[in-house]
This record gives sequence, structure tokens and C-alpha cells, in this order.
Amino acid sequence: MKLYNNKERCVSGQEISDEIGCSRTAIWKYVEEIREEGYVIDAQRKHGYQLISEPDKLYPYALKARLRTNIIGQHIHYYDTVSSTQAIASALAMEGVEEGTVVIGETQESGKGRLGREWYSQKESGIWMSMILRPAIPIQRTPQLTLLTAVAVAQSFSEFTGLHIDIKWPNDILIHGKKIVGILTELQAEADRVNSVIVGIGINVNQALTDFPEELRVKASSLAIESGERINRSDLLAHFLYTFEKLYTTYLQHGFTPIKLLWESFAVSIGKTVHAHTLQGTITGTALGINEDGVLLLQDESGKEHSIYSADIEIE
Ligand code: BTX
Repeated sequence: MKLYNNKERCVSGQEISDEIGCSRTAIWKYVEEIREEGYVIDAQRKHGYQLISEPDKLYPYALKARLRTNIIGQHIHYYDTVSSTQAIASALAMEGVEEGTVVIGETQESGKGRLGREWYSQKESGIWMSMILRPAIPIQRTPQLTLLTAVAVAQSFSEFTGLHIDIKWPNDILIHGKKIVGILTELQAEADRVNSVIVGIGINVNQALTDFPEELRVKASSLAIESGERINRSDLLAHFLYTFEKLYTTYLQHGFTPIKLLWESFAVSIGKTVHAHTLQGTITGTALGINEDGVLLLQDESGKEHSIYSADIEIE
């Protein structure tokens, strides 16, 4: 941590040992260990240690050195390969871990999308993570958290990359019409009490187009493709978590209205003709906006208003 915060200079072994209270030999051993993980650390006998470069991994200490949050990401469970971070986060939530706990996998072997679909989670090129929340809200308000997450993604990514980000109801994050992020919100509840909400987020960060399976290339893209630059995943994730925490705190204190306004400012479908493919069939109409519950409101040709709770949206 000390080396992260002093990248521009050498930090002496003495300084580190004073701060963390262990011997200089222990520090040397630790430096050797993290060098094996891919960190390049310059060690000079008289001056001490300097961090020159770090591996492209989402290691918890890399993230913690960048975090500016109080709750979200204070506990991180990090894995190289997982089935799905959602499954691990669900089990942890049942065990009673603290709110804000984050699960990260470098690769997911069975990444989950909505409605049993698959989420393609290629090794070390994206961010595949799940967050455990424990909001004191009624069950029917939990879909608002999907919309809040979408706003946090859109806001933090537009600040981070300068790119224009669109949200397509309820949870698609698009750049130039292509899907960059998927959000999956799952609920653990008893009677009408929310125990936990598991928010899963899959972010395509540094993939090239050829890294995606062929059938995804027309509709998926990554931040690197769209911005033309390779992105430091830990910097991006720390900025997202910070933005998420700010919005989540606002939501808990002031309700959904401020989030709704922000959501509408990023929404691509409002005022447009859309086809809402629901399990019951397709409804076509003009997207009027969302209501306080995060439900999409469509007006069909006859003027009748429809409330859409769950659907895939196609914009005409
Ligand atoms: P969704 O159902 O909206 O999107 C799934 C659909 O998106 C797939 O059917 C496919 O067409 C397309 N797709 C699959 N992989 C990708 C990709 N990498 N980029 C763009 N499009 C893709 C969205 O579901 C919710 C996804 C959540 C993923 C996170 S990752 C961390 C957490 N763990 C986990 O298992 N799921 C969540």
C-alpha cells in the first residue's frame, strides 16, 4: 500500500517497517512474494523500494490502494477462476457477510445473464464482479437498484473515458449502440423482508473485437475498442465503486427521485418507438419514461398506456 501511494519515489525499508510494524527481513520476503505475482519493484540498497509497474490483475490490494469508499469494496473476495461471482456472492450473503462485500473473478466459467442466458467473461480483459447490498427497502423497490447501478456505470464511465454512454431499459449499457456492460440483480428475501440484493456487473474493458465469440461481435464491444485506449481495470473499478456508493447513499437518504432524473438523462429509448419483447408477447409503443418503481411506460398506437416490468427492448 505504501508503495502504491508513493509511486514517484523510493520508500525505505525502515519507513515501511515503522508503519506496519514488521522486520525489514519480513518486508524483503514480502517484496519477493509480490514480485512473483508480476509486480516490478526496484530495490536499491541505500534508498529502499519503488513500485515501477504492476500486473494487469484486479488484486484486492491494488483496488484498496485506489478506493475512496466507506462501505462498498471494504471487503473483497478475489478469485482467479470462478463459476459465477453471483453464485459465490449469494453463498456469502447467506453466511451473513457485511454490506458492500465485493466478489471478483478474473474469469467466469459460467457467467450468468438474465433469464438463464450466458454472459461471456473472458480472462483478465473485463471486470466480472458481484456486490452484496442490504438495503432496508420493501421488495417491490429492489428493481430500482438495477437502474441505480446503470446510472453509476454510465456516470463513472463517461467521466473516466469521456465517451457518450447510453442506457437502454432496464440494464443495458451501450456505447455507439453496442453492449459494453450487463447488470444482473438477484434478491434474497424472506416474507416481505429483503435480506440481501446481489448486484452482478459484467464490464467489457480491454477486449479486442476478435476476442468475442463471432455471434456477439455485431452487438458487443469493449471500452478499449470504443475509446481506442487500453484501460487500467483497477482505476476504472475504483471510480465505479466510488460513484456507486455516492448514488446508493443518496438513494437510501432521499429515495428514487434523484436517481430517476439521472437515469432519464442517460436513457436512449425515451420518446422513441420501441418493441418490448416480454414473456407474454411483444408490445410496440412510444417509450414515455419510467415511473417511481422503475417500470417502463409505453404508449401504444391507440393511446393505451402499458407498464413493462420485464422485457428486452428493441429500439426502432
Ligand atoms: P442479459 O441477459 O441482458 O445479456 C445476456 C446476453 O448478452 C447474452 O444472451 C448475449 O447475447 C449477450 N452477451 C453475452 N456475453 C456478453 C458480453 N461479454 N458482452 C456483451 N454482450 C454479451 C446481462 O444479461 C447481465 C450480465 C451480468 C454479468 C455479470 S458478470 C458478474 C456477475 N456474475 C455473473 O454470473 N453474472 C454477473
